Amino acid sequence: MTNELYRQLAERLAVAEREHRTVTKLTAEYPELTVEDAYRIQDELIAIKQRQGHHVAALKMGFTSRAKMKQMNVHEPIYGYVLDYMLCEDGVLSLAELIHPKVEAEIAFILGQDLEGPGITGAQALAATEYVLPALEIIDSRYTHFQFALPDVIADNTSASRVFFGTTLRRPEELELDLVGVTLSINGELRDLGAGAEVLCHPANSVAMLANMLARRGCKLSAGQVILTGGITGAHPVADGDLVVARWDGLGSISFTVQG
Ligand code: OOG
Ligand code: MG
Repeated sequence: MTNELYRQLAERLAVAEREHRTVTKLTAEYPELTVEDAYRIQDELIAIKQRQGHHVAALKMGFTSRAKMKQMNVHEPIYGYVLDYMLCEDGVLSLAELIHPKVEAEIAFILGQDLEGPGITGAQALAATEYVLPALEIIDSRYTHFQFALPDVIADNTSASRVFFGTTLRRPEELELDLVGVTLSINGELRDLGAGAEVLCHPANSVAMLANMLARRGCKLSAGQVILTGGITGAHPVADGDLVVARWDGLGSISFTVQG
């Protein structure tokens, strides 16, 4: 694969997002696409967004829980980027710019110190963390029928689309994050639930894994960075008029309404 092809495939995915329509998964056309190729395409996709004036607001891990791996039939954690335009603040999810969004409940970390792999442990990641807070991620694959193989979803910036952060920030030592429970309801009906331990036994392990994955590409995590550790629950489709409410033990709640 050439740099030019990486750029072309990134452009294809950027256009799909911008025009909110799906494209055929890349592995249908390029069955030999590797995970390494996929991160190169993801890099190009982020560069396109940066050239448009956007900046990275957070990093995200994906497929860190059994719930997510089982649901999407992908069994290896991946990472991607949350851009500034993806942040939702007013309790409303607008469907106008989205394709087939799904919501999942997560725990996010804010680092107080740099974290540079390799060899970072969950305990080290936790010690480098200043705050934890709840997050609802909206994922919206740019692929037809939300179906993809591992390289496809990496290239598509891990389906990143929108994020609602909660307003309750806690010091990590105030909570047993593996035991923090979360419920996810849509229109008053319980859709899913789980505990922090779903994410690699403890969500701090997801931060450590991210630091170690970045180290392979010569990058590190920096103080102040926000990291989504991956869906605790499965991802659930949302539709016009839905009221989505998630509640975390000790971390408050997040709710939003969905508008067409
Ligand atoms: C990929 C995104 C995975 C998570 O938290 O596991 C993810 C997808 O499921 O389409 O964000
Ligand atoms: Mg997620």
